[in-house]
Amino acid sequence: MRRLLLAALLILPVAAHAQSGIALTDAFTRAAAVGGVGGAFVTIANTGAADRLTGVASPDAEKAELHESLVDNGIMKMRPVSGIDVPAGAAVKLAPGGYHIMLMGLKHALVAGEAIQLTLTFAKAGPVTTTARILKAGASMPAGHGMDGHGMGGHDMGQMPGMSMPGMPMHDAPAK
Ligand SMILES: [Cu+2]
Repeated sequence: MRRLLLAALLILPVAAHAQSGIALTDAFTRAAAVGGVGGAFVTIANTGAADRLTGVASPDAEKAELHESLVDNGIMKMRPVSGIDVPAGAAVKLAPGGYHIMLMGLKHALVAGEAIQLTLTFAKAGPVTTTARILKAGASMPAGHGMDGHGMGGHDMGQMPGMSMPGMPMHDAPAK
C-alpha cells in the first residue's frame, strides 16, 4: 500500500505538490535578449505548514536569484534575498515592485508568447516546477537594464555575499 502510494506520487507530480501544500500559479516573465537579465514572477499558495522559498533555477538561465525591490530615497532598487517565507495557509505573490525571481545570463532570447520553466525550491516542500509565460517587454522597463553588469558576461554575483546594488535601476516596474 505504501509502495503504491509512492509510485502514484512519482507519476503524478501534481499530487506531490498537493501533498506539500505548495501550489504555483500565474508565473510569468517578459521578453528579453539572450545573455541578458529578466524578472520572473509567480504566486505561491501554501495550504500546508509554514515553509520558506530558498532558491530558484531555470534551465533557460545561467543563474537565478531571489530578489527584493525596495524604494530607497525615492529610488527603486533591488537586492538579493536568501529566502522568502511562505506562512501556513497564506499566498505570497512575487510581483513587479516586490519580491521577484532574477534570471541572469539568459541562454536564449525570451520571446513573447513562448514559455520557460522555473523550479522553485522550498525548505520543506523541496523543488516545485512551474511554467512561466513570456509576456512582451514592459514599456516602463528601463532601456539600459541588463547593460550595467548585472549578470552580464558571466559575471557571478553569487561570489559576493551580502552585496547590495546601490543605484541599480528598477527593472521590473509594472508594464503599462
Ligand atoms: Cu532583480
